Amino acid sequence: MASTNQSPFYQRAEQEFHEATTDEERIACLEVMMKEVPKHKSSENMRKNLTNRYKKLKASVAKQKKSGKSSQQGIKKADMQCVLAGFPNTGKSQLFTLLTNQEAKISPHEFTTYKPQLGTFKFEEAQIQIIDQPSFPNHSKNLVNSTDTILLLVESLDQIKKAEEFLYRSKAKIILIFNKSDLLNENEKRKVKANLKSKHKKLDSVLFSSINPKKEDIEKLKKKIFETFPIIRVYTKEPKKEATKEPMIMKPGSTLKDAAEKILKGLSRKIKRARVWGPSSKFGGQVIGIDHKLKDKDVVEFQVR
Ligand SMILES: Nc1nc2c(ncn2[C@@H]2O[C@H](COP(=O)(O)OP(=O)(O)OP(=O)(O)O)[C@@H](O)[C@H]2O)c(=O)[nH]1
Ligand SMILES: [Mg+2]
Repeated sequence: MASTNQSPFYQRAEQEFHEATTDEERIACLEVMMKEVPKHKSSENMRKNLTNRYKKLKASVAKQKKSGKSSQQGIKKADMQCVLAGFPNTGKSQLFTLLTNQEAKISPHEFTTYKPQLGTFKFEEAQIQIIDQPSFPNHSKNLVNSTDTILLLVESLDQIKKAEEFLYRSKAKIILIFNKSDLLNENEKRKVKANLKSKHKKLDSVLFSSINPKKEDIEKLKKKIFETFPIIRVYTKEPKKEATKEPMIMKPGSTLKDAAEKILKGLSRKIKRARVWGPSSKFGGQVIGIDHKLKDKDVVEFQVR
């Protein structure tokens, strides 16, 4: 498929398509490609080709879901990733389902989850990857040691100290989620809160319940998770077009060059002109050079050769 004269967004999606390790990722890439491919007659074959591939993948994913098999093999780490961890039955899979709307095996028996499961949820249009996994001590050491953020679920105070032996090697930020708070009366809740404040004041903690949670409590939790990631959000646009709804996730201090290279390797050399709106601009539409430092919520417009 000739794609050299496609938009940078198309090319990036195509690149990601080839690097993808799951069908879900491939579908997401194809969606972008189908949106970006020109609508004129000359690209009709290309559009058909994309649509066919899309339909086949969709059907194959539906079939895998039905048979209970997951296409998940290796997990490719996303820009923002968090991992659920904790002792058996603390409600990890239930919370996973609540955040992602994806099915997971949930039961009152221990070790129901026997292998990692990948999902995503959105916070203000930004994708956050979340991974459910087996309980301590059957958890994945690799995930715990390599992720950015751990959501440590407990259902009793003594589990906090006991969890340390499984987490001490990890550099991840930890959010302590004291789950099943619906089983506590007001007095017990107060005691738990007081204990968290005095004995675990260094831990970012929250009382939570996955049974009939309020919408705002779910949103608060998502925000808390989002805020653990040291990132900035950059929206990109092409001239005369709207900015992308979904931001690019970049490290703080990233430059225009970094952003262009993230869209597509080599793109920074092809930029003819770039403008920026938002926190890093002196005024809206400021023309910027390749070394311009971007800030959270900037909108960048590229014109490429
Ligand atoms: N009351 C109450 N029950 C909950 C809550 N969250 C989960 N549960 C229940 O606790 C049990 C265990 O939930 P899971 O999500 O399977 O727990 P897990 O941590 O994934 O456990 P394993 O994967 O089996 O190790 C299930 O019966 C859930 O319905 C909660 O907030 N309140
Ligand atoms: Mg589970």
